[in-house]
Amino acid sequence: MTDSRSAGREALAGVFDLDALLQPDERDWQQRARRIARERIDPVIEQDFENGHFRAELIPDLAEAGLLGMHISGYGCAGASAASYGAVCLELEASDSGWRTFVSVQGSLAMSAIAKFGSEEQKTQWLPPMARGEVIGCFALTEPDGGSDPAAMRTRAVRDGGDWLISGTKRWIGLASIAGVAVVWAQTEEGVRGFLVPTETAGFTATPITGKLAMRASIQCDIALDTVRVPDSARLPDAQGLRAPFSCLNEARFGIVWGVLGAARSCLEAALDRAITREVFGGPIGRFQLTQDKLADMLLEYEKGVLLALHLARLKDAGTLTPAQISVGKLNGVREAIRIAGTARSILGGDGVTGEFPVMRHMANLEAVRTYEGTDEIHSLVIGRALTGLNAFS
Ligand code: TGC
Repeated sequence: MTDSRSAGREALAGVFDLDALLQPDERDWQQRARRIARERIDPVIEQDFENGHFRAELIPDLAEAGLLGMHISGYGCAGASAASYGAVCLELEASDSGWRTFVSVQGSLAMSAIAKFGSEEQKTQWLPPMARGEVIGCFALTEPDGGSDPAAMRTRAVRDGGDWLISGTKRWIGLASIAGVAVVWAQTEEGVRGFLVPTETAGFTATPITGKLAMRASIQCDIALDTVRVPDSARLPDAQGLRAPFSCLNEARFGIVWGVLGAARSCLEAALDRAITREVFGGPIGRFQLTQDKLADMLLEYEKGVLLALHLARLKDAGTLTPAQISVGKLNGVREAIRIAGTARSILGGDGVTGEFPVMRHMANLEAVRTYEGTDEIHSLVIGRALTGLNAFS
């Protein structure tokens, strides 16, 4: 809720102010996203989460602000810095992980795949309408038999004359039921390849997954591909092998490093607000040492996370960011955001489990974020491999 954090918001900004660390253009992007988050998403998000509703009518707001594919250069995209994109992710996820996920799936996954691996024709056809939010994209990599090991994918594409026939199933694919184009990854005789599949193609079906207790204000789907026929011109010509989808995952994981800090900030602000305003035993609970210890610990991890995210952004812009460094950011960020949410809930007492505060919603969402785009375990092992040179995956 918008008003449950105002005193906390002010108090936090007085102690640690990320805004001051950003360049003027980065702050401009941040403010744009913050405005949308606070004016358009915050007032409706509790209701949407409760109703399991993705409010698609907000997409034009995000598109008009230039947030879709903002880090891509050309084709209607702004070519913004990594910290700009990160700050946008943070502000959106301060409202809800579902909205940061929307921007991630559209920009970091679907649009990035086209920008990195597409032909000139594919980029010209798809990127401008995707930046305008007129076409939504999805990124179909994960399969029902296990998301952590894309090398084991069963979806196949076989040549049929000048066409390809794609068959298989995908799961947990964000936005697929509202997408106009799906980036589908499939095994071929030549290795893993990516295809741009218009979702109205015969044999393509996307079904929203129901019964989710997290990410309720966003859409994740099962996809069935039943002998879907696409021409060879739908293949991403420069995508060869798993390196291609993994390099898109790098983009999305980078956004998560920042985004989860928004959820953490939101929880910290709510707890801080409560600590200042709630009176128990004759005074505000924030005067008790145990509460202050909790708040200090939360601030510590939030601030460390932001500084790490900013460091990774500077490395990304310098072109030296490695997958293992992204894993450090994702593993640390999600883990600490979940801890911060739990601690915030304890400061809020019983009221903390209600929708009066954003904390339980963030906590539930973060459990999903902990698993997608590489679980904690996968990221630990990526870091372990970088440290030891030994591969725990095979
Ligand atoms: P491995 O042998 O390590 O690598 C195969 C090839 O890929 C390259 N590579 C990378 N390239 C760029 N960035 C990375 N992060 C890369 N990681 C690996 C690698 O150099 C190699 O290239 P080449 O040219 O030598 O062939 O592959 P592996 O099979 O041993 O996998 C290792 C592992 C476990 C790290 C990888 O499988 C992994 O990251 N697993 C987690 C996958 C994951 O995050 N899945 C969730 C995706 S989320 C989703 O699909 C839904 S989209 C979100 C939504 O719609 O909401």
